[in-house]
Amino acid sequence: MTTNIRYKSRMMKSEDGEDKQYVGFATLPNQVHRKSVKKGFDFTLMVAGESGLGKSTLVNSLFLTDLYKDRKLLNAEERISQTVEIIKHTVDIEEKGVKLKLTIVDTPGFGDAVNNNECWKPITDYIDQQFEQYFRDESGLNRKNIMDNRVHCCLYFIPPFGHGLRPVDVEFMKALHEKVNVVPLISKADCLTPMEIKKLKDRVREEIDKFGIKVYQFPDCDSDEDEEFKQQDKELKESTPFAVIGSNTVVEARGQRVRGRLYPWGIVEVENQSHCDFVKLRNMLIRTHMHDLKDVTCDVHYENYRAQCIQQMTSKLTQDNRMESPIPILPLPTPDVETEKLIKMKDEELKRMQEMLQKMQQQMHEHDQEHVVLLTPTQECDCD
Ligand SMILES: Nc1nc2c(ncn2[C@@H]2O[C@H](COP(=O)(O)OP(=O)(O)OP(=O)(O)O)[C@@H](O)[C@H]2O)c(=O)[nH]1
Ligand SMILES: [Mg+2]
Repeated sequence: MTTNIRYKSRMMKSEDGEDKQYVGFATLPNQVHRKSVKKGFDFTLMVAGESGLGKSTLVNSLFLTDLYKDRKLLNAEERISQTVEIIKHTVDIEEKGVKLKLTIVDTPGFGDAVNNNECWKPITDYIDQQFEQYFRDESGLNRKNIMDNRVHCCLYFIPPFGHGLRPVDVEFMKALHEKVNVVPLISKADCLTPMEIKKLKDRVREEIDKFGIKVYQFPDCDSDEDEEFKQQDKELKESTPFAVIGSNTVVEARGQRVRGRLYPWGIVEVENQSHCDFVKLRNMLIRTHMHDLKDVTCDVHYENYRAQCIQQMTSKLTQDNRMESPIPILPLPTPDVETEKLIKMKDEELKRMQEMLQKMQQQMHEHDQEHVVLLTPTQECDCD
């Protein structure tokens, strides 16, 4: 094999006799790029957390207005109403010829009920259902055009009012962290001063570690990346959990129309990096980490689900078929004695039925012949 490659490489000698060691696989990234662009991309983002923390407002601010510049902006009267069921919005976006099918899963917030026990259940069920659907499609006959509705990222909203995570936040994130990439956010950051934000962020980070919550980890930066990229990556990691502000209204600030919130003492701008981490979050989701979020979903979360499913199926089969023998069911090289006996019996039965059928056909044929012989003289008589 090695000799072969060396031989091919030598074949690519340039005119001045220099060995170029070039066979053409350097174009592979281009091929992958072309194919991916043609196929298009998809991404599913979910929002979860207590009611009224601005989930619907933020997803609207994050994508819909930016991606649809011509869209009519909502005015104050047309404000977003409370979300009461899981709602899926899908938008097809195209930018410089690259197509993206973006799905936003907006979930109703918890907190209205007196008992918030298992308030994450509808959300974990939804995530599992998408995995199940994908697992079925993948195991089916037509695996070419599978719709991937798996949730790639879940933004979890933490209230700005407390001193850190509440028990319900811990429980909620723990219920999700093995199933989806959880990105915690401090919501309504305009309610806090910069010092308060810093304090709350430190506290939340500490508690995430303390309670063993596995939130989405940004991958390490490659050492050969340029300095600017490394700096951006560092800032991004230090900004977590992102403190965000959402708004559906456009206000006038410094002679420009910007998305923000107007207060008696001033304007809070959603996209101003010194006011909140909204831009950092959007860049992370769209520009820098979308692919990694999808990879982790596929390689870690979905693989976990798939392994569990297969394990359950195998143990159920073992229970059903081999109560007495605990040997795991694996594809057996030869059918067992019982099955062989059954197949033999069925074969013989089939043979007998075929013979019977043949006999019946023969009898019918003979009967027809007799009938024709009997009929012929009469017909001749009629003709006369
Ligand atoms: N101060 C402030 N208010 C906000 C912010 N984002 C949203 N709001 C307001 O908070 C209220 C609730 O916002 P929603 O987006 O409906 O909240 P939600 O989390 O979707 O609520 P549910 O659908 O009940 O789960 C609205 O009046 C918003 O205008 C924010 O960043 N800061
Ligand atoms: Mg809502």
